[in-house]
Amino acid sequence: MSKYITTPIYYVNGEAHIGHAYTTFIADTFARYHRLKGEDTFFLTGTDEHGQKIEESAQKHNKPTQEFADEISATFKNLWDEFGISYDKFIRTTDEEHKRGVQKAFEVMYNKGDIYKDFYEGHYCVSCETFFPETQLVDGEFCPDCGRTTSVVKEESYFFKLSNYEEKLLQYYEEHPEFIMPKSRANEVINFVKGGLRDLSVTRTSFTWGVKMPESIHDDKHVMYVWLDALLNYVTALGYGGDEAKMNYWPADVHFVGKDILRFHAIYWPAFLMSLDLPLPKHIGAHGWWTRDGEKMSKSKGNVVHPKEVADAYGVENLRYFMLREVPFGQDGDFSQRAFIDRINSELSNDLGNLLNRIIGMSGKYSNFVIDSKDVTKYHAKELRAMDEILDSLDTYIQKLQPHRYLEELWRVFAIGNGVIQEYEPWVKMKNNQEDEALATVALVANVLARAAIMLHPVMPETTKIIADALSFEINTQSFKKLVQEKALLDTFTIKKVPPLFPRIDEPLMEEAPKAEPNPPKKEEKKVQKESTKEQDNLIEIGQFFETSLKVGTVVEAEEVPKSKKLLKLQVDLGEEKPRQVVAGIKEFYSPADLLNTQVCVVANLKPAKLMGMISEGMLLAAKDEDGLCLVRPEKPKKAGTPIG
Ligand code: ME8
Repeated sequence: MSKYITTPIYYVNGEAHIGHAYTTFIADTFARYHRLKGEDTFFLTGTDEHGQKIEESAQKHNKPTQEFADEISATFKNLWDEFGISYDKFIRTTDEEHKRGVQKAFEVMYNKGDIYKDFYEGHYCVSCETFFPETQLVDGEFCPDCGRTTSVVKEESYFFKLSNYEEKLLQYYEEHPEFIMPKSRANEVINFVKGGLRDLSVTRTSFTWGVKMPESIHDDKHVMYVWLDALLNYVTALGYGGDEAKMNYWPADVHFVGKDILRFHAIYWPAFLMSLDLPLPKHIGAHGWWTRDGEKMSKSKGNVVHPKEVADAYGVENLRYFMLREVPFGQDGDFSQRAFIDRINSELSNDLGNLLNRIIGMSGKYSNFVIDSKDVTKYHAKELRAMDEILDSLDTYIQKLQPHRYLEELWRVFAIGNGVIQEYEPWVKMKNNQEDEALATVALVANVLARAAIMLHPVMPETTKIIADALSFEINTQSFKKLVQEKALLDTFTIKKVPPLFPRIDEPLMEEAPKAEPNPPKKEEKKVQKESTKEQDNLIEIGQFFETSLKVGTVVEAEEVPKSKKLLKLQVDLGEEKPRQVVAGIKEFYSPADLLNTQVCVVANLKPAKLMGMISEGMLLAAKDEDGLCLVRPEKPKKAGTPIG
């Protein structure tokens, strides 16, 4: 049986950060797990190099775009090589075979009638490389995904008939409830599709850094939309449109992606594949978002976690273990050195590292380092059974894409190892002339460690090699079959002394991140932050609440903003020298007459923002649900400027 595992291909507009490393570690772990089981596995990663964002980044760096892409792509590849990532192919979307494959796919979809030419007018977010209809913009201007300013673009474009696939997609989700994992993420995708799919613009004319159109279409003005180009990497890497020898790996078993790009993978990609008459991937595994010390990471805050820096300080395998164990797959996670150090000291050093030290120590004292499993079954059948039951269950956590549960369960095996030493006290047995029993316990623990090391190998490949070496065996498919599946015991061997695997860490090994600013988040960051942290995980102090100044205001003037569907321009008296101008996106729900001489609640200490060229010096409190929006107003009239809180 073959397996195909992928990471997203990363944009070459900046260096790798901890989020990229996370996806890559997970995919690498799964690929290694399947190889360990003897499954023919193909693991793909690479870089996404086209599109306006990359073109602009290269310009900012004063470099030809290809040269810039080459440099950044190499930093990703070098980092993964340094980290021992076991990819089978590192694809670049500027590879000739990839570009040919994309052109071929475009041609197939076009000839099928799924692509047609028209005009597009819309709001484009360069950062997300996505168009948004005006109704989806935040405050008529900002990207609903990343919060950045969008720009209005009108251009001729080819469109993919996404709307044709609405029903087919919904049917597919229903028939394949495991397609989107974790399942909790499926609903947001299903609701999005149920909300109606618009045809997707799949070419651009406003810049040139993209895959050219197929020659058969004769339309050189256009280049391909970067997401069409990028998603197709999963099949062009196997030779789609060229030498298709590796297409036997298709369909992919899992595309690992961050939740930010789930929609592209769970809606657009399956629709493209349906159009190409190719089978759909078995699972899209969407993981959550990492923050640092509870804060969203950003270059401007200077708190981005650089994986190389962490790996240099703490070791790359410790980082792999921490990231996979710390966060339930699919949920948001937080990187803090404290949590990291705690896991290294308690789980890696105490539970695992000590177990090896104790076997070395005891076997050295009792049997000149020789370990013999001959009496293990006689004295420890119960413990063997308990261990094997856990080991047999681990595969289900891989099937369910739950690496954190996999590790949690595996640690119960180490607990068995540590528990028997406590319970059977071999040192007492040695004194009481029960040498056979004492040595059987030591040998049991060696077997526990050996089997657990095999199962830990996909997460910590190098560390587990050291353990296996100390126990005189090699971790590979044969030993997995023999020791884990067939439950054979280790042959008699002489244990090797090795230095402690996980020295305890007392102090953080890297500089702490700069402290968070006390100011409320900027508008640009607001949306993302709201999505990425659950309320109960993000409780604030009362003082933080009072950093927001809320006041009662009286609307003294109100008018419509010409050409805007959403905005009203108000002058609001907050008891200050002169009224404040507030531009509010409430036109669909209130007319100027509804507001004049009424009272509203205003956030009074927001940094002024510009909306359609007009300054807005405050924000109105409002509540919105499916039935629409209503303003929050004082129950009785209050003097303008009265504080709320
Ligand atoms: O989106 N926490 O590339 P990208 C967790 N080229 N994961 C994070 C993260 C964070 N804070 N930040 C980034 C693209 N990621 C496209 C993909 S695929 C056909 C094209 C991870 O460089 C996460 O996996 O912006 C996210 O999906 C990926 O990096 C996006 O990387």
